[in-house]
Amino acid sequence: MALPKDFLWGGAIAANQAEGAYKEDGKGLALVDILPSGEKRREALWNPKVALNTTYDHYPSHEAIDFYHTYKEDIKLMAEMGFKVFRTSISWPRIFPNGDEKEPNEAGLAFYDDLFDECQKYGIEPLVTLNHFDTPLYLTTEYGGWRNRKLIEFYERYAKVVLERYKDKVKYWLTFNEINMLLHIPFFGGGLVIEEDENEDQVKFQAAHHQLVASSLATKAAKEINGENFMIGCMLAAGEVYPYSCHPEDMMKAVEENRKQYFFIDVQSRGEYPSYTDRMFKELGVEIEMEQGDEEILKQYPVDFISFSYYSSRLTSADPEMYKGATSGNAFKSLKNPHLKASEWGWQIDPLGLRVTMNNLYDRYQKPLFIVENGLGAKDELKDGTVEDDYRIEYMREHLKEMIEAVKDGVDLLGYTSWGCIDIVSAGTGEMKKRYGFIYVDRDNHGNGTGKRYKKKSFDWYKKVIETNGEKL
Ligand code: P53
Repeated sequence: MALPKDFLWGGAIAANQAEGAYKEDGKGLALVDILPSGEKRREALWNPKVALNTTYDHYPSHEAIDFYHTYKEDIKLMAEMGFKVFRTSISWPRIFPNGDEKEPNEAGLAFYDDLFDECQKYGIEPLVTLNHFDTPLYLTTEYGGWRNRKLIEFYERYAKVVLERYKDKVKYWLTFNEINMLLHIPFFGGGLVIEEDENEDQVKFQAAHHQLVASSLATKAAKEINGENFMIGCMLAAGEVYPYSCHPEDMMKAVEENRKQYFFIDVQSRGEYPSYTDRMFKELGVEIEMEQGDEEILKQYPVDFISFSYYSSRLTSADPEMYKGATSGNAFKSLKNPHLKASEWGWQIDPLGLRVTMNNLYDRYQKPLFIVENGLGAKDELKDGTVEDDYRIEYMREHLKEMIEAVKDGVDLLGYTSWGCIDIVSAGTGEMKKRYGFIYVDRDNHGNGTGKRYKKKSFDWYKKVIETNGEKL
């Protein structure tokens, strides 16, 4: 058997894409709560000033799939598939509605008590992200988001409260979802609104420094509260960057592009800024402002494990001509790889790239890995109470095969949680019709539908995969 007996099989969602109930029980607004869906979302994500000044007719996060009220029946379905782990996030503005309060909101805390109890009932281990694209909106409008050092203190307070509160219910924690997303969608990652006359890289890397310190302070708090009983992880939007050709200049470009992603994890895992940052920052015109003690905190409190999302590999070239008109469709600037097919949303599909990525991450850090997102966003058709999603089964089968190969290569892997195990709102487009789940949710892009849950064909398939610990794919 390739995988260890206690391998953590499961699925993942995030509070802001599932819970809805956006104002219930004292919750404050999260930054995603002002984002629309479809084409307008694209504009709003890259130019958040527009979103801050526009009233839209539909906000997908406000109701999402109403998980806030349906979590019991949803967790039950996950238990039926045999989940050992369930990844979700705590909504920061449920606990601190504006983000800068001194005292937490008890009603918000009580909700997660109930949610984690429900998991425990079925022996499902929660894997909890502290911050998944939903920093309190007030921290952006009032403080400028993560560019402001004050956010470290607010985040630390929030982290301490939840770590203490759920110490007997949650073992696995992730400090920031896709921390490198800060460089690609700075509003999501850092609540940042960048002015035209600013050096964008300066703002982003300064915000990154604040998050890295905050991540270490959360790890420190975790160790003080619950010692080795907690496992704290970082989280990378991963996907190896390939060189377009064997031209040495393409290869060097790929090294540099990879470092821009690894940078965050290099700090979180090794506890210090890597040697290449001096030159990288100089070339970008970036100067990081640090306070005394920052470097010690980073050094003393690295993460215990490395978690990551994997949807695709990426492709780069040193030749600017190559970029004219031929990029692929997600947040990462990538050339189209002629050897790969793509999803309906233009995300390239590269199962072997998962093995490549896992091997490189493990070689680099020598810490256990955890795949916390992977899956296919596709249009599903509900027919006779189910969805024949063979395309999704195919996607997952190919990725799981390569995951197992990587484990045979010697990679230490804690578990696998597929993304959007139940259909939720898409982060990038705000659509409901971009579905990832084993469980279909009857809701459309406009928020219409019964909200009823249906098992897709992949539901039984995944159940078998878990039952056989990946032997039967
Ligand atoms: P959606 C872009 C590229 C890679 C990962 O994305 C990304 C994004 C953001 O769109 O985000 C992660 O829903 C993220 C999840 C998100 C998932 O990928 O746009 O952690 O919140 O839902 C899939 O298809």
